[in-house]
Amino acid sequence: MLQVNDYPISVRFDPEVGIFSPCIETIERRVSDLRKVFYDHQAVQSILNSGDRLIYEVRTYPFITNKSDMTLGVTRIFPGKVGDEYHMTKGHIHERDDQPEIYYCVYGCGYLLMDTLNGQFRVEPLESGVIVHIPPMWAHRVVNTGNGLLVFVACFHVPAGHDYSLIERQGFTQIVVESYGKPTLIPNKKR
Ligand code: S6P
Ligand code: ZN
Repeated sequence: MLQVNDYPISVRFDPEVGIFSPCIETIERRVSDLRKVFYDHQAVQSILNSGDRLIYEVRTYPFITNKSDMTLGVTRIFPGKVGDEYHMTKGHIHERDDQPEIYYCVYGCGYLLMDTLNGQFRVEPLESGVIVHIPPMWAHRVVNTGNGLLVFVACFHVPAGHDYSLIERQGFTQIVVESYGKPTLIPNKKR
């Protein structure tokens, strides 16, 4: 049960590591959690045969008052690839159709992929200082194409809800792979 607190609260963010504290919950997502999400299932299997490495972590703090429910989330995506596809978040769409979100990229480089249910697709390049508003009903995923951590801060409401099923089934319109040594967006064959 989330604690209600009507008083101001602050947390301290350490930009060196991309971690704030105190935090209420930390979620880790490993290759096994994204086994259906990366397109190259053989590459997934060969990684799993030698260990289940961490792809990203999310730290959250839901600030619950008697009248509001804003959550702070910080995601750290580790660098790397599964096959030729870069490390990325699972991706989701909010369950409620009136729930937007704001992302602030603290450092790293990559892409924010966004899809609607009726086939619109947008890509926003991410680097230190970029802030993106994700409107309601745009599915979202962040891809880390750099050699270091990609860290971003998110703000969203608790009741937004997270639906992963659609993205797990069909992915986004495009995927991001390394081609000739460079991050490249290509059509997703599942679509
Ligand atoms: C929540 C927000 C982020 C993501 C996080 C991990 O609405 O978009 O905090 O939860 O970046 O991504 P995912 O797709 O595994 O939830
Ligand atoms: Zn979200």
